[in-house]
Amino acid sequence: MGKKIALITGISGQDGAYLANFLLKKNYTIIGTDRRSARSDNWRLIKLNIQNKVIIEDLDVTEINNLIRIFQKYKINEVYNLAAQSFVKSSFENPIQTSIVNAISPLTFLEIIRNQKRKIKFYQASTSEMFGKHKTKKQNETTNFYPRSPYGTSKTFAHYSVQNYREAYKMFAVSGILFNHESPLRGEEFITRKISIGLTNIISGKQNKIKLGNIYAKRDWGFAGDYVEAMWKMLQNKYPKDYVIATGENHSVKEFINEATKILNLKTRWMGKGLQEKLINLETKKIIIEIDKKYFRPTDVESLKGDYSKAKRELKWRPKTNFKSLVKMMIKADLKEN
Ligand code: NAP
Ligand code: G4F
Repeated sequence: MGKKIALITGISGQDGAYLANFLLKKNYTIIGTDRRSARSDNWRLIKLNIQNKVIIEDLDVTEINNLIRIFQKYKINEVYNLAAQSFVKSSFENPIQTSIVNAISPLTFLEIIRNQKRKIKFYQASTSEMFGKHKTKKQNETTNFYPRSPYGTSKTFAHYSVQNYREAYKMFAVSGILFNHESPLRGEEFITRKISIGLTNIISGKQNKIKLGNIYAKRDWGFAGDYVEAMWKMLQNKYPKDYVIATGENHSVKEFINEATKILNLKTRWMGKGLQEKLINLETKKIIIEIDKKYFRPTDVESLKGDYSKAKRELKWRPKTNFKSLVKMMIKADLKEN
């Protein structure tokens, strides 16, 4: 049998880059889609030194004809649908565009694959955001969904579409319900990277302070490099099934900041409450973190903690990187850039 061909949508994103790197080591041919392939700064692929090892196709996942064409051009075995408007805050400002990309495009993929003569496996990037305002200590595959943003509702639509196509047409289509996963390749708009870049910039004098929103939100943060392995394992599984992928631990944004300042040996103290809460650098006496209303969301997800026992049992998957190692990895990488 020849090399397997994997199509990765959103290869220019954090997960797309790590997944491409992982699949190359498994000897796959990688077709990556990028809606702006002319750009020369596909920085994540460059960082992983794989920019010349993947085939890039210019493709916006909302362009149906282009999607059809890609299946005519390549004999694709596995599709990893990672392309999305993935920033929750921005989904409140652009709910319709978010839903077209995150909900309608996965449905379009399912329709196209259903009409192919060859069997093609499909992975959908589902999210813990679908659990939203849950009432559980830990969330697993049986926890009810209660999305709290247009991002969450769009991903829930896609999740149920995958389930429906699997049952109705016996397709090998699965969703990975991934909890937050971060890395030095994380976008700068997400909280962990905003903190790691912000603090290292403050140390090198490039930035004075960081402005944040809800620092009491809790997330189950893992390392993206560990999570892409789970995506692949789901498509190698005997039966198509959905899995929760998480670490089983959670921490608040404030705890992430405290861990980061500890690694950086910054002597700091929190003062004030609510919108007046601030983090002071005790050596310079300057405010380095303050709260700004602008960064709060109309509705937020207060706490997420995943139960990944089904993935552990059936896929033999487990996270390899803990919270402290993740914060250290991100801080060290940003210190190196500064
Ligand atoms: P990311 O870094 O934001 O990457 C998203 C990718 O989607 C980017 O390459 C982006 O391209 C592309 N994209 C957006 N709109 C597109 C369109 N209309 N056509 C084609 N490509 C488009 O996100 P990520 O962290 O890697 O996450 C990957 C997937 O997992 C996403 O679906 C996300 O919703 C989901 N997810 C992520 C997490 C997490 O914690 N990271 C957790 C659960 C689920 P541009 O560079 O052109 O914008
Ligand atoms: O880093 P965040 O923007 O990630 P969020 O909203 O949890 O979404 C990420 O994880 C999801 C999985 O659960 C993915 F599906 C999604 O695509 C994305 O990757 O925010 C984390 C928390 C939120 O509660 C937010 O309100 O941090 C809080 N926060 C407080 N201040 C902030 C800020 N978030 C950002 N981005 N920027 C702030 O200034």
